[in-house]
Amino acid sequence: MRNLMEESMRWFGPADSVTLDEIRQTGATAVFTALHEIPYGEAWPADLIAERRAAVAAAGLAWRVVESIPVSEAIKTRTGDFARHIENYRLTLQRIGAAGIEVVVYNFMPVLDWVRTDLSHRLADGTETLVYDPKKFAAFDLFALQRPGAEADGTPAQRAAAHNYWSALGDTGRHHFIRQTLDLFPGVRLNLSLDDFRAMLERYTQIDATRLRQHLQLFLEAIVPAAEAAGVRLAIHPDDPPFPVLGLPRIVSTEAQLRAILGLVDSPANGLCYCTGSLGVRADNDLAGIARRLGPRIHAVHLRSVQREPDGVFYEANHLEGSVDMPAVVRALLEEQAARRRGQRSDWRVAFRPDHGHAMLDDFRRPPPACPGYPLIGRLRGLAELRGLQVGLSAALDARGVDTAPPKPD
Ligand code: DNO
Repeated sequence: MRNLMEESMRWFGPADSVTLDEIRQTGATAVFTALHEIPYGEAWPADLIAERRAAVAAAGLAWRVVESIPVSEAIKTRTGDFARHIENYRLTLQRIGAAGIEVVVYNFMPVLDWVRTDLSHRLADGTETLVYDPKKFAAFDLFALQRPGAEADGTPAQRAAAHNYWSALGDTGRHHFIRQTLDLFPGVRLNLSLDDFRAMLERYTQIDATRLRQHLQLFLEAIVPAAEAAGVRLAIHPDDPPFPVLGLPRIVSTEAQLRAILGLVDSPANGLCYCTGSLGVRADNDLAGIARRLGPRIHAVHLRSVQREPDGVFYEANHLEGSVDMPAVVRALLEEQAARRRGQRSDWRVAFRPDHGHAMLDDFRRPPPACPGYPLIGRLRGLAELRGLQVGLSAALDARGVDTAPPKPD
């Protein structure tokens, strides 16, 4: 089979309760990882990058994609130390490239990285999944943060539901819910208080979507040349969830917005992390179409499904179930891969990882994962299902001679 995408797993570094040796046993051949211990805004030392790369290689795996180099709030808001942070970002890209790593994932979500309201929601089959429930998040906004303007978001019915939820929680439940929401940053413990969080929101009072996009443009104009010189491709991760929250602007949620970002700096180094779980929350995102139309600029892939429920609720479904048409997505990616292999490098492969997984089986007996959504066995199931899907589809495409179609420009 010539046309298989490269199977990867996310690894949160030596502090991860999932080890590289365990990842190797899942059948993955590569990891997406990062130096989570380096504070946001600081440059990654070359020796630590080399050390991490060697540790991954010693386990028989490749470090193909950096996920992520976080973009500091200073850069997103263009305040404080932003110029130094951008210089550090350029330096880190140079060092990543010199270490032979080709892709860097980042996001441009103000304040938050991603949001869920339930981290261990039990499904009928006994597994546990992550859920986003707008009424619960509204409760955080209205009653924990007490954000000015929160009352203007949502409908009266949603506010009433938020109130009911909050009243029923009780003190311990509220404390737990607030902590969980403030701690949802992948691979780090920022130990934010509600006041820290309010101060972070405060920095965005003058920043709307247009201004945020300008900040992204200025950032890209500064770093894309460094990425090009280093042989690194940048991959912006979509907003999760893909709509504004807490009155903050969100600019990476739809196909039109993705296109706008690609147009900010027209270089193959300015690309996308195509995350079907994030984009799939919106029914108006045509996932397979996005992969086909923006394919040449997709540099990293997260495969995950979500089940969209009434009232804006969604939960993370099994990888081949839920609202995402995974066969259509994987087929589009395999076709894109075949086209790129004809167009440029014959060994080029899409780097994908199963994004998240349900907690199941021995996951309940293992130490908790480094980040909610990243248990070992659940992700192994996701990877194994996606492997079956891509092997089947790839065999069918090979049989139909997809590899002999004319090349697509990059
Ligand atoms: C969550 C992840 C995100 C992602 C970052 C990329 O599970 O998909 O946290 O890694 O947003 O910068």
